[in-house]
Order: sequence, then structure tokens, then C-alpha cells
Amino acid sequence: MATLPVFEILGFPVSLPILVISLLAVIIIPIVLGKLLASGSKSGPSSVILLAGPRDAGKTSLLLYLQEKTLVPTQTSTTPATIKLSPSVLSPTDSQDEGTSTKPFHIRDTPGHSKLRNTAINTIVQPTESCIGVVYVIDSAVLSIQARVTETAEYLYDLLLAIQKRYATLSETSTSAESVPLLIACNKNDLFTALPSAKISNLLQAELSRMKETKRKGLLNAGAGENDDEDLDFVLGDAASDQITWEGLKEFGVDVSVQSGSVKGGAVDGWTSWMSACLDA
Ligand SMILES: Nc1nc2c(ncn2[C@@H]2O[C@H](COP(=O)(O)OP(=O)(O)O)[C@@H](O)[C@H]2O)c(=O)[nH]1
Ligand SMILES: [Mg+2]
Repeated sequence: MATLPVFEILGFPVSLPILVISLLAVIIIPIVLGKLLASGSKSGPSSVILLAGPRDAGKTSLLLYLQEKTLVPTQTSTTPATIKLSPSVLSPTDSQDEGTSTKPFHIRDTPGHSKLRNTAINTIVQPTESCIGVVYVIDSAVLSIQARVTETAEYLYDLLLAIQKRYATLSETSTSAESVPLLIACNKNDLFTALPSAKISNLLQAELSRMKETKRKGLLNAGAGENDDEDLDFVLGDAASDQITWEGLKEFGVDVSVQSGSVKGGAVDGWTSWMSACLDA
């Protein structure tokens, strides 16, 4: 019987089959591991529509309404919740008309408390998350109070900046970078103190401009601790002007729409057709 050749490696005798298996293992294991890790980092849910906004604006109510088609009692959320929905939940209540998309999508409800807003910002900034739209739910009935306008605009500013950053990062590597559209959903318009969407739109643009001016003058520390020094230079919109308008933000990959509605009144068709358009895009 012919004997297999035996090699000597570092003083140890090694037979040919062992040598071949070892060499294959050294080559194949890193390749397989690399593939597994790469796919793991992209395993987050696909087609995520993010719900963000100040506390008590109606984010969780909207999410549950899409599931149940009725106003369900909610509790203050402290953790993000991602649920999978069929696009059929977005078709208007009085119509058979369905969007062209049939693939399920995800809605992520995030806590509105100022200390828990990282989830929302991260969902936008992380390139591994396929965020296809942001619904910024606000309470239309409290915006005659200046402090509530400021609070509403502050969180909005951070989200718009995150969208702009994502777009800027993607544009560096691709000529056809997709922007993430943002809908300002002016909820609770069933309440008599609710302001109309056009008025809210103007109030928020004016407040964002005021904030940008304040940030630029260095009176406010942008991003308070979350962003590093380099990011402090990252200004929302045009660096040459403090004026912020939805129109002006478009060239920075930030596409803003404003629409009134009411979860309580079941008036959410405008918002759901906006979401449908995100799925079809
Ligand atoms: N009047 C009115 N109340 C609403 C509406 N949507 C939600 N609410 C109420 O607002 C409160 C806060 O809602 P919630 O969904 O928990 O807000 P979240 O903190 O943004 O998730 C709850 O008491 C809801 O019942 C609405 O369209 N009209
Ligand atoms: Mg909630």
C-alpha cells in the first residue's frame, strides 16, 4: 500500500490530507465569517417608517390606530417598538384603492422624552437601517404656547439635521443618494385650540430659523454632548443664511410636508397616503 507523503512543519510531521484541510480552513473560515458578519449588520428590518415627535403628541395612538382602526388607550413609551404591517392598512378607509406596494413594511414608534431620542436619530443616521420616511407627530392644540413651539422645533431640528447628514454621507459614495422624506403630522385637530397646518408650518419654519441663528452665534451648544466637535459645524440647510424654509431644505436632501389630522377623529388618510407614497418610491 502506497504511503501518503508526510511533511515536516515546525519540526512536527504533518500528513498531506491534514495539510490540505488546514489550508482550506485557513482560507475558508475568514471568508464565511466575513459574509456572516456583513449580513448580520444588515439584518435590521427593511422599509422602516419612523414615528417621532414630542411626548403625548399621539405617536403610539397612531401606530395602534393603524393596527386596530380605533383610538386605543396608550401609556408613555420608554422603549422603541417596531411592528410589521401590511401596506393594506394604509389604504383610505372609504376606498378600495391600494398602493402598488405589496411588501410588508415596519413602523417604529420611538419615545418622545428628550433623554430617549437617540433611537429615532440613530434609525435615520445608521446606513444599515432602511428608513424610508419619518412621520413627526405633533400636538396641534398646544402650539399657541411658545414653550411648546420651541420644544416641538428643537426635536424637529435634530431630526432634519440627521436626515441632511445621512443624505450628505450617502452622496459622497453614490450619485443617486435617496433622501428620507419627513411628514409633520399635525395631530389632534379635533380639539378647538388646534392651529391649522399652514399656521403651524410658518411657526415651525420661523422657530427653526431662530434656533439656527442662536446656534450659529454660539449661544446654544449644538447637539448638547451627542455630537463631536466636527459635527458642531454641521448646520441645517444653507450655511450662508439663517433662514430655514422647507423649499430651501430640499437641495440638502430634506423633503418636508405638513398635514393636519386626528387619530381620535379617524382622520389619518392624508398621512397614510403619504406613507404609501414612501413605500412605492
Ligand atoms: N383629542 C385627541 N387626543 C388624542 C389624539 N391622538 C392621541 N390623543 C391622546 O393623546 C394622549 C397621548 O397619546 P400617545 O399616543 O400616548 O402619545 P405619544 O407620547 O406621542 O405616544 C393620549 O391620551 C391619547 O388618547 C387625537 O387625535 N385627538
Ligand atoms: Mg408613545
